[in-house]
Amino acid sequence: MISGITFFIFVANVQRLTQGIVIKSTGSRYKVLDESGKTHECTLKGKFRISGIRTTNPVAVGDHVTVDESDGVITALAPRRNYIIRKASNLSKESQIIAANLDQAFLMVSIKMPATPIEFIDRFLATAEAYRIPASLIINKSDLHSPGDEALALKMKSVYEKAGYPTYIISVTNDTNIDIIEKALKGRTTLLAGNSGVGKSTLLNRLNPSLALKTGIISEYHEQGKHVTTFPEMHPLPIGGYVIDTPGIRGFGVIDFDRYEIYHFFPEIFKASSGCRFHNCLHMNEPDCSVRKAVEENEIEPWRYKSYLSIMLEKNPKYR
Ligand SMILES: Nc1nc2c(ncn2[C@@H]2O[C@H](COP(=O)(O)OP(=O)(O)OP(=O)(O)O)[C@@H](O)[C@H]2O)c(=O)[nH]1
Ligand SMILES: [Mg+2]
Ligand SMILES: [Zn+2]
Repeated sequence: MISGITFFIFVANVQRLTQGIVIKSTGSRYKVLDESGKTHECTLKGKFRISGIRTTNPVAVGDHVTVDESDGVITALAPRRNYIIRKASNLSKESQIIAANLDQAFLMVSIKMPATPIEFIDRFLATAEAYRIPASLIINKSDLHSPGDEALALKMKSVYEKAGYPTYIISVTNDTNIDIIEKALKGRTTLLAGNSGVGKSTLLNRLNPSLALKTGIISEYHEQGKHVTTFPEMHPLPIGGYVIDTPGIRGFGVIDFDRYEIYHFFPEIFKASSGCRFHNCLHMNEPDCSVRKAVEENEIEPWRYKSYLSIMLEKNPKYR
């Protein structure tokens, strides 16, 4: 009898470790998908610190972790390949890690219902450059395009592909080019971003019907002025790979750019800058600026230059 009790206690203390990936994080609780496809509701014990930044969530979606199955505690965090963060608030020194270990970022936009502002696109792409995460663009709702909209979509495709961003014109409703998107997502971990209503959840449901994500409602995260703490979720794809749905993507654009490096995050502007007379040229009013020359000669799309200026002036009001 006594030996029976001893045996029981021994078993209870045995760690059953398994490796997995964090697919959801809601502050103190984590959902971990293990290699066998089983999910675990987990908690954290002890300290997980990353040197250099203070974070509100030490473990994030996309993190590779070790879980003790016996009590659901995350016991180890694998080194991250990369991660994206946002400040918890403007005044805060603390940051929230949005996601880790990303292969690529896809920005979904639409020209109609709703119209995505061009500057929003350029800010997103510049931020992805800053994080060195390869970015692509999806222009959804092509079924709604007038001939003029379609011309704009094609123009955007040409401008962004020239700058190095693969661009797909699709319609989830009409099933146009979904197979190409599927191929681009296959086997990779992709951050999917985009303003509210462009069709992100609709696309994810099309790629994985078992997700049954809510669509068609403007999520509360997008209400102006609301500071909801949002936590992204990672969805496995049947064809292999993961897509991270990021509701609170407004925070994605708040990375602190240094004014002399902003143009590094516009690949075509960076390329042209090698011909500028001054090595510290900001491509504003300096003489012999090859970036401005390229804009005048239409080698650089004027709206891209305008977006660059806009970020530049926002970060440096004294130049206004
Ligand atoms: N015409 C048209 N409508 C679409 C298409 N894709 C999605 N929609 C519609 O657009 C609306 C918004 O779609 P959602 O998938 O909820 O948009 P979302 O990007 O997830 O929006 P949030 O969750 O608020 O960020 C829904 O009514 C969809 O049916 C498309 O290709 N064409
Ligand atoms: Mg959605
Ligand atoms: Zn210049």
